Parts: sequence; structure tokens; C-alpha cells
Amino acid sequence: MPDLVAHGVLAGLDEISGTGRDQRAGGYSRHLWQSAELDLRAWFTERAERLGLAVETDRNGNIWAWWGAPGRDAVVVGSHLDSVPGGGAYDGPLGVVSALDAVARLQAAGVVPTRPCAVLVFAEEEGSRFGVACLGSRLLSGAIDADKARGLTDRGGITFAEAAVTAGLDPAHLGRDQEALDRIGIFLELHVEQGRGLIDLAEPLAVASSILAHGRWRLSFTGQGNHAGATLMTDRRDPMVAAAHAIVAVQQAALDSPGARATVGRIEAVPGGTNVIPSAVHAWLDARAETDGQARAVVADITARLDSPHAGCAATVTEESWTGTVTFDPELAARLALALGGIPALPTGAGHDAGVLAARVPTAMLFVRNPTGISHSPEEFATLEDCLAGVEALDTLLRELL
Ligand code: HGY
Ligand code: MN
Ligand code: MN
Repeated sequence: MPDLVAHGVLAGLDEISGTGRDQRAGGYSRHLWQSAELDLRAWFTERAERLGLAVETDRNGNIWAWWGAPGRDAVVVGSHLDSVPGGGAYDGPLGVVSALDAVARLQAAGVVPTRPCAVLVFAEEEGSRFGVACLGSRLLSGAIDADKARGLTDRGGITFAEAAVTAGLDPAHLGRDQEALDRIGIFLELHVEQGRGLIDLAEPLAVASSILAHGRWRLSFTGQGNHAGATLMTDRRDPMVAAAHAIVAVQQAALDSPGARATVGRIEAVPGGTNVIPSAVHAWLDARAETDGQARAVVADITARLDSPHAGCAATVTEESWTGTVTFDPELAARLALALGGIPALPTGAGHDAGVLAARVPTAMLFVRNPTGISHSPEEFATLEDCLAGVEALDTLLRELL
């Protein structure tokens, strides 16, 4: 991160720039309660305690750093530290370091909060380990059934409940935390923008207006496992061929629905040998659209296209997570935008913990320009100047709110 000079806690991005580097994929792989993310938790705790914040991990693995005593009607600012596999440096951490930096600035200016204030780091925002995005905020807010969460498994077969025990939590306590929710007077999340909106607007900052409806489905194809050399082509029921046709169908279904997006970014062959015709192939679909109805219609179209799966294989479509369209409180967004001199409002196709909390507490998001317009990739970027604009915006809003 060459152009990030030591600038307040923004230097924090430099401090963690070596944590969780993925030599194979490039970028960062920082997944819940695995070594890199545990290092980031320790780094955050040390950073927050250096600011005199009282740090506690809640029953769902989210980390709260309180400036002063915890209490109701708190101003809570934060984001996440975990990443997608091979993710960028800013998605999540920028919001966390900017929140710490804003608190540091207010403290240096002698501001004494008139209401409780906390920096909040959500667990498993990307869903990269247990498959459900925003798992920590869903659990906190009761947006996911605790039993379903306990049973989620990672690629090694470890359940979320088992991983929670290893992390020092009691799985029996996972789930809606009304006491924590009742403390939140307003939640603010600053986040690097993950599309081209601010490039096109030629603006460094925006407030969020909405988030696309989005969900994840597992597409499973079963055929006949067999020998790659001894099995004639005409004797095969190859689920990889069925999956290949399905992936093209996914693209076509989204192209046929203006504005919709559908992606297969992860595929697994069972057993996965080079000289083995798979017995099964699993592919994960991420589908999104402006409205719940449109997103579900795209998935229904994909499902219909799988009804006659290729290669004599069977196909199933299993929903793994769903989040309806989020519309942020327009009055709150407008009020914050005005306080920041009239910055624009921008929709996003990316999901966020703020999108989950918006259903329960007053919530707003700030976006910081990403000049590459690329995210979930090592090419994700934000200039120091725009990062500082984000911190100054949080500083301004916190002075207004505290
Ligand atoms: O998938 C998303 O949109 C977010 O990055 N979790
Ligand atoms: Mn992300
Ligand atoms: Mn994010």
C-alpha cells in the first residue's frame, strides 16, 4: 500500500497490510477465527485499548470497543475485518480503521461524548468460512435462526458451533442479542465503494441509498463417478458437463433480466481427481437484483433451465441465504449528506452488515471512492486523500451526533 503515509490510525491499514496475504490467490484471505483473522482481532483490540476503549466480544463473536460506559442510544460505528478469499485491503478494514481514527481525532480535540459510543467489528461479514454473509450481524439482530447458524459447516466440516467453542463462545448463547441491539441509537458504516459509482460521479464520498436484494444457492449435480480412461464418452453421466451447461444458463438468465447479476464463483467436484469422472459437482450461485421479486425470478429461471439437466444427471437448487432489498432511511441519509456539505446518495450491489442492521436500528452508510471500481480482488483501492475524506466525514458526523 505504497501511498498510505503514517496518518493517524489510517496507518492501521499499513500495520495489517501483511496479515493474511494469500500467495496463491493474491490479495488477502482472512477468514473467521482462523489465524489471520484472529491476528486482526488482536490488532484491533490493541489499537482500541490504546485509545482507552473498553473491548468486549459479544455472544456472537462481534467485537465492541466502548468509548466510555456501554449504554443505550449509543452512536456505533464500524464494519468488518474478515475478507473473501483473495480479497482487497480495504473492504471492511477501511471502515474499522476510519472509525478508530475518527475517535482518536475527537479525543485529541478534547471532545467528551454526551452519549455512549462504540466501534463495532462484525464477525463473518463475507460468509467466506461458513457460507452465510453477514453472519455476525444476522445473529445479533435475530435475522438468522440460531440453530441454523450452529449447524453451518466450513469446508473442513467444522460446524459454526464447534468453531465458536474454540473461539471461547458458548454456542447455546448464539442468537439475537436484544440487550446489545437496544444499546444502538444509530449505526454508521463507512465502506470502500465496490463499483464505479463515485468514479462516474467524480466524487470522493456518498451516502448509501439502497442495497440490491441478494442470495446464495447451492446447485448440485449428481451423475456416475467413473474412470476417465476406461469409460466411453457415450457411457457417461458426467455432472461436470451438467454444471458447465448450468453456469452458462446462469449467465443467460441474468442477461435476460436487465440489471440483475448472477455469479458462480465457487465450484467443487466430488471426489475431484484429474483422472476421475466426478460423482457429483456443487456450484454456488450468487444472484442479485433491484427487487426481491426480480432476484427470485432470475433464480426461478435458472432452476427451470436446470429441469432438464444435461448429461443424464440430476440437479438440485438449495437456498443457503437470502437478504431482501435494503432501502436506507432516506431522511437520515439526507441529514448526514447535508451535514457533509451535500454529498450524493448511491445505491450498491454489495451487501453489508449495515444492510442487516437497517431492519432493526437507525442505520446509514458512507462510501469512499475506489478509483479502480474493482473489489473482492487485490486491485481494490482507495487513495489516501479519499480515505482521509472518509475519516473527516466520520469526524464531522460523530461531532454532530455525540
Ligand atoms: O457479498 C457481498 O456483497 C458482501 O461483500 N458480503
Ligand atoms: Mn465484501
Ligand atoms: Mn465489506
